[in-house]
Amino acid sequence: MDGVPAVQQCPIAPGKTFTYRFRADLYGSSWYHAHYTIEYVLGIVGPMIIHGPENYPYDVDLGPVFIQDHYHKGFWELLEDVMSTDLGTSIGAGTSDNNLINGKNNFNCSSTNSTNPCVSNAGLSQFYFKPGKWHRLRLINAGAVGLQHFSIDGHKMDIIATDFVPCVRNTQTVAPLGIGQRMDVLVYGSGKEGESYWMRSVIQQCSGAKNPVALAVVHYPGSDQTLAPTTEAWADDLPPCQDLDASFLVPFHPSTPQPPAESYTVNIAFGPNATGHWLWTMNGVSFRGDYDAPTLLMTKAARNTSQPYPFPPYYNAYTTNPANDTTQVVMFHLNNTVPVAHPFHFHGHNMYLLSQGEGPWNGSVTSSPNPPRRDVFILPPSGHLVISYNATNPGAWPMHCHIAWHISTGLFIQTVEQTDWIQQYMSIPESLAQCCREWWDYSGHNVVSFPLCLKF
Ligand SMILES: [Cu+2]
Repeated sequence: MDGVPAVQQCPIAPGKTFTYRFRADLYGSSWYHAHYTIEYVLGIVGPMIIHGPENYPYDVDLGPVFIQDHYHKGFWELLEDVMSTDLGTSIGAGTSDNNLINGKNNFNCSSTNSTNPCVSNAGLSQFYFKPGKWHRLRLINAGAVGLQHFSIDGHKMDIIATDFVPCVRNTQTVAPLGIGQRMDVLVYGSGKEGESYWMRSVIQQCSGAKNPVALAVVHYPGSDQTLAPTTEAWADDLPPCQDLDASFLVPFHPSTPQPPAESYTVNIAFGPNATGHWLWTMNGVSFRGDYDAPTLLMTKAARNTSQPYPFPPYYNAYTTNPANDTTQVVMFHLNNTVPVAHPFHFHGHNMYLLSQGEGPWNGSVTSSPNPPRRDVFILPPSGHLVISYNATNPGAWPMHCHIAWHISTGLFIQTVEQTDWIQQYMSIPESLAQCCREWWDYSGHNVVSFPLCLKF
């Protein structure tokens, strides 16, 4: 489990604590964040680095470069706008006020009518390069909506990892990052003492943004920190709102996807429901979480039945049990009927990229014996994304668009992987039952049947 309320656990009630212990069997650059409504957009979020083997040498680890679109509205204000029955208000909620690199960028507070605290020209993040040295930067798009193009004036970047997957080193001038995506890059200190350069991240046109350009400064020793750099941006000829071409995302450790034992097609659509709220649907169903009855715990509570739990349709649960097949591989074909890009994230797995592009899928998959693997791929506007994965991680795992407003409005399914194993072998700590009891106390919901069987 990785802490998603309604899927693997009850939410942590106000004033209570919950401790996560996990085996760090993947390594690289990532981030932690709340998965409860839109809390991460309002600040329950941070970088997380897991150190591991290094495939390419470098001299200086500059740590996370945390990139976030930023909103001056408050929690309820944003959420009410997102959930508005007025389509313009709902879409407009996704227009960010600012764009941040490691939490900073200058801003003119008079340009917002928000009454929340605001300090104009609060300053820029500063990075310090050494001439002749290689620097590792860990780019993380932890924003709400904005798909970003990151670059450093005058410096190329060698990509060495995408999400948790080390890749074969390749050189780029611009790094595209959808929400949730990470890239580790090595940058050579080609500047001279006394120089400074702009670092930039630009929100792309598929995402609404009042101030799309985030700036930070790269200094070399002896630079005058009172002067702004005078450097120019690289020409950006990458298509907006798409992943880097697959030819640049070759995993360092090769792995060939086996044919799938199970395949699912999921159609994505957008429209008003009976109350006039604009919701995303996946195969006609808009996800709604039941915080009182998390999927994993309900599956476990039904142990000894050897049957999937009969979840109601709004759980959007796909039971995948390929354990007895020739391969333990599951394939998902996401078909986007709407001209909006979605960075799709799958918890608990690295996905193989089989096909990705605009328009409907023609049924063919990559012939590459080592296709890109990562845990977020961008589903193109009115396009398709076909992925597969080794279903060897028993649990309940969300597969969702990582745009915060789209999650809130239902663009979310979950897989229940290896029901039998969960029911027979998975040990669930008492702390999860305690967390639910605290949540039920807080929420005041009278859950009658579930607590009786919630003894793992
Ligand atoms: Cu989306």
